[in-house]
Amino acid sequence: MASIERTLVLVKPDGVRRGLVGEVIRRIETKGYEISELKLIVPTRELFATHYAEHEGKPFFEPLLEFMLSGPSVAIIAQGNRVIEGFRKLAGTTDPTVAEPGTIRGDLARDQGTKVVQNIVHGSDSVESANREIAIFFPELNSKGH
Ligand code: D4T
Repeated sequence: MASIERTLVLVKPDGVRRGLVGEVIRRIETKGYEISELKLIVPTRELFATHYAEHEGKPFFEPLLEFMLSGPSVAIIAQGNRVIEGFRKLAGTTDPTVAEPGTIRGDLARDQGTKVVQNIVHGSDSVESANREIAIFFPELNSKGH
């Protein structure tokens, strides 16, 4: 059954610094998903504390915020049938050491021994998360994404 979804993808500061924005976009587009919005995000603590609110209090929360504040990210809305699950498959698992070769993290990231894992991309993990995150990074869009 058709289930056209939107997902929020972030190319995190490590991906932007390493010049991997184009590579991430290429993988989204060659998989067949459509990019409907894209912008550079100049980070603020408030923005990423809201985005990562579920991790507040965890040992990696402060290092995570520090990392996300270390440079710009690129926010993308990708659209397509079952894109939420599809993009998470393209990204690979959180830990880049064990992420499958062929995935963004498996091919392009490694554990550098830092306090927080630097794994190039973020992708929403559910329809509810996607709606919440799209509203955070694209507040100018209405609930239908226009
Ligand atoms: P994001 O949310 O960035 O797409 O990553 P994941 O969905 O794959 O993972 P997450 O939300 O659980 O973690 C957010 C962010 O924190 C880093 N992290 C995570 C870390 O440094 N140590 C940890 O133990 C975990 C769970 C990596 C991604």
